Amino acid sequence: MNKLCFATNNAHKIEEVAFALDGAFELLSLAEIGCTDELPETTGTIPGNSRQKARYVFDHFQIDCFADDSGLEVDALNGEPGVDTAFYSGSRDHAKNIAFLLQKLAGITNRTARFRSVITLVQNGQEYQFEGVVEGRIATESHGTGGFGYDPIFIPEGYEQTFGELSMEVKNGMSHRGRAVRGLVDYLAG
Ligand code: ITT
Repeated sequence: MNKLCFATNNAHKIEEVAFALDGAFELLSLAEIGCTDELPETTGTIPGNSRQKARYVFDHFQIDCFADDSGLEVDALNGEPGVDTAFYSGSRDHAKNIAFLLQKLAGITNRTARFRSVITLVQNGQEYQFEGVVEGRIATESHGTGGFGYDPIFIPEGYEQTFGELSMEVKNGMSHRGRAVRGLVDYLAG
């Protein structure tokens, strides 16, 4: 079976992608390839950071790998937090990030938003990118305990529940990361 390193320090991403792959190929974690480095994310864009993380691992560990960079784009905030999604409130704390975003949207009725994921595969030194987007809206308060990050306040289009309330299977079927992973798997399947 093919093995690919998933260049991420986010355990939730690994869990979701492993579930979505359904055995299509075997995932190696950064720990398994002996990488304990903080991956650089300094380009200022989601596609750029995705490429930067994958390239870093390929260049330092000479192993085929892929990285995901993702973010939430809120229309009423001109696309914020975007590339700054992980640290929006100044920390990685999910509860603080959610509270910060809800505060920014207080009194605003246009709550449309989308999650975007860009996966970069580096295979034999060549780079390939796969993007996935899910449209939705920001709830007025948190609901559900599933998933991670902003899942308790993101309601995907066509649903009344947040990603925090929906199962991983349902989330993966429509999510930004689920879509980007399907692009990756289709590519690898030839
Ligand atoms: P790696 O860079 O190590 O992969 P990270 O958590 O730093 O992990 P990103 O830089 O891509 O990942 O940050 C994306 C942030 O966007 C993430 O930390 C969450 O806050 C949020 N996010 C991304 N996908 C999400 C999802 O499916 N559900 C909820 N929040 C998500």
